[in-house]
Amino acid sequence: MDVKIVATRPFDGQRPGTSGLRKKVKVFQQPHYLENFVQAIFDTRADLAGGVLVLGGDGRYYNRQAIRIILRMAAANGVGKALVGQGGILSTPAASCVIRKYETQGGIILSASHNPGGPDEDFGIKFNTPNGGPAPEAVSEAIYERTGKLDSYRTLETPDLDLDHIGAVRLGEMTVEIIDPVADYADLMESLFDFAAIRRLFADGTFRMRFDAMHAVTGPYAVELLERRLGAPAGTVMNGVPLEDFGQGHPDPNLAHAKELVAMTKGADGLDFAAASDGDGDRNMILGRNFFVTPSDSLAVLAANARQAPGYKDGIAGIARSMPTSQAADRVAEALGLECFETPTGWKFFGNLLDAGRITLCGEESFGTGSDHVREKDGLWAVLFWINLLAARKLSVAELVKEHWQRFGRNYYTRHDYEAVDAQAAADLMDHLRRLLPGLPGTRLGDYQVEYADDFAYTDPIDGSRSEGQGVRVGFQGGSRIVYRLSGTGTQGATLRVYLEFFEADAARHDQETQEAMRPLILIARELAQIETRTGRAEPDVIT
Ligand code: G16
Repeated sequence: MDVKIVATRPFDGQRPGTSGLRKKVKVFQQPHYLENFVQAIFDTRADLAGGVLVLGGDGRYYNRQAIRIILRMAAANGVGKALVGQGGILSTPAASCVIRKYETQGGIILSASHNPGGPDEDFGIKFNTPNGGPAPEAVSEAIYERTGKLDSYRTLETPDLDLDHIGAVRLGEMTVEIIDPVADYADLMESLFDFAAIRRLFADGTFRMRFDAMHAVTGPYAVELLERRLGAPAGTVMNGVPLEDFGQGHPDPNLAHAKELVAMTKGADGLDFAAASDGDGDRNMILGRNFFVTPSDSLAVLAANARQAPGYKDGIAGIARSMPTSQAADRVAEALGLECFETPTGWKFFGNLLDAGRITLCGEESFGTGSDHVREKDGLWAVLFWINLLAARKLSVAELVKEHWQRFGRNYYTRHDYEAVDAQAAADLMDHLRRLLPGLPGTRLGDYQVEYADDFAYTDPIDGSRSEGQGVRVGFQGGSRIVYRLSGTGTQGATLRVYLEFFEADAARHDQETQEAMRPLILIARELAQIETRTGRAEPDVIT
């Protein structure tokens, strides 16, 4: 095997964000750009030499080329074996499943998640550790530091590998095993949920649902699980063929981007259940007839009803949510006597708690829900969990959530995003808020009395690592909150996220329209941060 040493020099800005390195495709296509980041992974993860690496992505534009580049580099860096999803495909949760199941030394996942795909759109790469989870900050930081010092990388000169046929081939001295990307994951799902009950629900013929794969990675997974293993009618999965540009759509399962699906749930004849997942299959959106379940409520409802699913029949250990996620799950944890953790945004912060057995379920407002079955959030898992609940409880989605609110109270919740804002203006706005913090507690803003105001910091209870500057929180008496953060996943300017929440115990007031009910808090949030003056934006670009 002739290893080729290619001279290179560092690129600026290869520090991973909330979830790996995400940039425009054109940035990744610059000579040596992807290679540098990959070499930095091999240089900092010594056990990959002679070990097993999992490799796959969401199938977006540049996925195949990147897989081939990484395979050559893996072989040149002495990796023993690469497990690669057929066609270069692995959803993020499926990659996590495979990394864990075969006790590998980690995986490289290629995805920019819900960001659009295509030659002028986004691409991404992230490294997951042997527990199957996204690299913790210390690992990402070590990789980033290494990117700043590289002067060469290792590769091979070989013809392109066939990625489409299952089986093992050699690449230099490395074995490349092309695996079925769906089977291991589908088996895991079958071990967690009551497939017999779900099959009966579909066989009954009255339950009408659609799953929107948004032309992203979950199409083949959803067809296998819903239509083949569970007997849902053909056509239950819509937009099920993964496309490199996601059919020019925005594969982000929310009310703004899954319009076609949302419309199918409207009216007296609307679907009973509808769900969607994102580019790489880790996010989910849950809908009932004329009903949207917020991701924060979804986590709380799953936690309260977890015992209905065979995989969680003995109950759950504890719950964690990211800081901006509503406090609905906290109320469930309190009622069930469970530990509850508030972590910074980013799935990587759940890893230690899951590994230590302190939590079983976790979730984020950004349409992410998951459990200890893998170490990533998991879109189809959430969908199956919901269908399992509907089959077991024999209630509609709306009935199930309203029953939940009646028991625990309702945390009204919304997120307002201001996208592609001037980066300096956004940074200044956050500085302005930080300056206000010390003076806020005890003051009144409209009808709300400020109880606390801080810049969120987190000390991991397992390894003691500290993460600061994770978002500005303004908490009011009675549990209402405003949270401000800058997104760590965008590729253009800055995205300001404003998260708003208020708690309503009285069931007679649980049917208000969210934006209307939250209007006073929304106005306070805009004024406090001087959003319009500082960003020039009178209204958010996306409301979820
Ligand atoms: C990633 C992270 C999530 C995070 C989300 C939004 O999700 O894995 O933990 O909540 O980004 O992050 P931000 O608010 O910084 O944009 P995904 O689905 O994009 O990988």
